[in-house]
Amino acid sequence: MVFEKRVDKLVEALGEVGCDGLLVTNLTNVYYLTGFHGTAGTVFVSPKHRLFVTDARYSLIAKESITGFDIIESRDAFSEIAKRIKDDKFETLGFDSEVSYSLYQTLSQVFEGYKLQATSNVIESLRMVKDEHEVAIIKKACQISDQAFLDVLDFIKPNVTTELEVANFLDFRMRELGASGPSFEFIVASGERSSMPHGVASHKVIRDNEMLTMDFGCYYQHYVSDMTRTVHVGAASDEEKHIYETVLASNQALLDVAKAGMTYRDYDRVARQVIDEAGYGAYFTHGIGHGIGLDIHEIPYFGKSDDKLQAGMALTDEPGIYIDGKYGVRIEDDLLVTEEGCELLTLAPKELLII
Ligand SMILES: [Mn+2]
Repeated sequence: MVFEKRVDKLVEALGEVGCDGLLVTNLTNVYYLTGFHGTAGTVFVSPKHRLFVTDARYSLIAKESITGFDIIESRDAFSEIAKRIKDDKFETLGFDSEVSYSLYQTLSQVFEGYKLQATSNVIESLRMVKDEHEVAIIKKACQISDQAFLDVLDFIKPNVTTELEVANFLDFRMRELGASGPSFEFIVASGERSSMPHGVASHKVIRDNEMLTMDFGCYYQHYVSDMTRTVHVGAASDEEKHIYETVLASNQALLDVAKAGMTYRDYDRVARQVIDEAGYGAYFTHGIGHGIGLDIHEIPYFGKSDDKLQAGMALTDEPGIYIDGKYGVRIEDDLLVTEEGCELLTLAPKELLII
């Protein structure tokens, strides 16, 4: 039912983008529409057809698990689709603008005579607003990350544990708690390395009197969590405390006001303003956040857009300050936008923890 509703919405959306039918080759989008998660699957959707093509390895599971689609077993998905739509008085065929050039050449040959139209974000726009089923799964993914964070605090032994050991612990612990894997390559950055917003875990030993940033998350039932906590090993200096409190105030300022109807521009501005006013604006060098869902980074992104938040969006709120060659702080939460405000999904503590 969940999947059929999504396909109904997609058919409605096709008219808006001027396509008679849409070819779906991105496997994440294929999953979103069908629940199929193998490595070979092509979908075609039009008002008249709902076709799913996969090869012999997957056809049985597809027949058993996918409803609302004609299931076709073939290794030549495009030709099978072309055969079935040839009498449909069909002009414009949409495809994902991110396909490779060689795939585009194949499409041009197989669908000769059609107007091929590159589309972007048609299904992604549907994916932006999560249904109840998705929200429940994302919440669980966040709970798993929260617990792993609490557990890793006991695992870290200053002057002994390396960043990679921390990353491995987080990965393993989240799998123990039900995750199917990490949602991206974790950032575990200590000391000077924490001034690199994307310092992936290295062999460096975590030492006394260092900042330690951990940006991690998991896949749970195909959906991600994405959170960051920065802790301090040993006593923090006054500057370190000040920077930490500034980032925390920025993160909280956004949580206080985020709600449906807020513009993307304001979503960024509210958090950035706190850091600007503290004099660290030049050290907050990335966007305030992004959508999460089936992908770790998905629309919306927040720049100078007047588009508005919608209830059901799952977003990150991740301000940071990075002082080159010294240290950095980032705090990242996941939140669910509601009509009245937002619901915090990552509940791990955020006061400056000294370990
Ligand atoms: Mn993130």
